[in-house]
Amino acid sequence: MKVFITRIIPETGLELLREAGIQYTEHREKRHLSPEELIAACREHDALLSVGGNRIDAAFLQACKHLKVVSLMAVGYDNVDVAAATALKIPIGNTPGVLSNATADTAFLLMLATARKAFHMHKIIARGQWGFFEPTANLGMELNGRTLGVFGLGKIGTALAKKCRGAFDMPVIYHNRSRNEEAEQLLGARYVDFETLLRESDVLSLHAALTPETAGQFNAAAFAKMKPTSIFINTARGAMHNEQDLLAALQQHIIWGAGLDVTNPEPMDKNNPLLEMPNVAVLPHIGSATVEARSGMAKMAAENVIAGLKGAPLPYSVNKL
Ligand code: 8YV
Repeated sequence: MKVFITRIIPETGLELLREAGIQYTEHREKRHLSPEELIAACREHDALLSVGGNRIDAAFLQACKHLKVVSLMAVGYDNVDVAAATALKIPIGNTPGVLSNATADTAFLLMLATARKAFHMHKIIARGQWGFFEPTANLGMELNGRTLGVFGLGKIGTALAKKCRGAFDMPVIYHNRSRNEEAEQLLGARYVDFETLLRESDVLSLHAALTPETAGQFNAAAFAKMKPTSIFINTARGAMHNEQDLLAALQQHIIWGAGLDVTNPEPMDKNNPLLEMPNVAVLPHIGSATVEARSGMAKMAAENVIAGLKGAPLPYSVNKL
């Protein structure tokens, strides 16, 4: 049995595959595979371990219906046509939970970096532009007691809310498709409708899945309802905010700042004006980029491959077959 792996992954995953007697091919070049290349590679293998946003769409699945499992080394599966996979009886696995803390840390980092214009200040020093100490310059804002609004209070949103309550005593409001009563009890979080979330959040952080409903949901109309002192944080998926509208909202002081770990497209163009704004912090999709999270993800992804190749139910499964 052979699995094709679309990137170099941590040893924790490879070790498990070797122990299970599964052969693997890693795509080691630092470039995306074209859809045709991915299909050609999968035709030579029995399973796919997919890292990054390869489109696992109906055409791919149809061309590769021999695959015994598609195991994502990611929690998000917006790149997969799950209905098509289910119809073809192809199990899809993902890696939830193990990256929640790391991703929440990234949101927390962006929140604080944005509030204190930290990335911009770093650039000023590196360019030799820091002249002397000015009591009225470089002023940011304090987060103590400000309201955290979470769009999608699941595992990652809850981890962020805990950090914000502990560090800055921030009250938490949230908007979800369904209520999260456990988090309400744990954090005193208050469920609000979408409009109220926009209106009352001082820091608004996205932790929902990218779906047809959430794509572009954070647009000019949404930013217009937010506070002029508010900070927008996205560590979920870049396609959930409209980048032109976000830029305009920042330029026109409709909102105060933004911290982005995800952009649309990735990588963000180096000439993007957002990169030159003092109240903006941008990172290259490093939400889950810790040793702990990535080794955990590789392990879970390998466990899904091993189960799928045996024809057993996946331990971390996206679709019910
Ligand atoms: C992954 C992510 O590293 O898990 C997710 O959904 O966005 C990241 O943690 C990335 O998608 C690569 O697969």
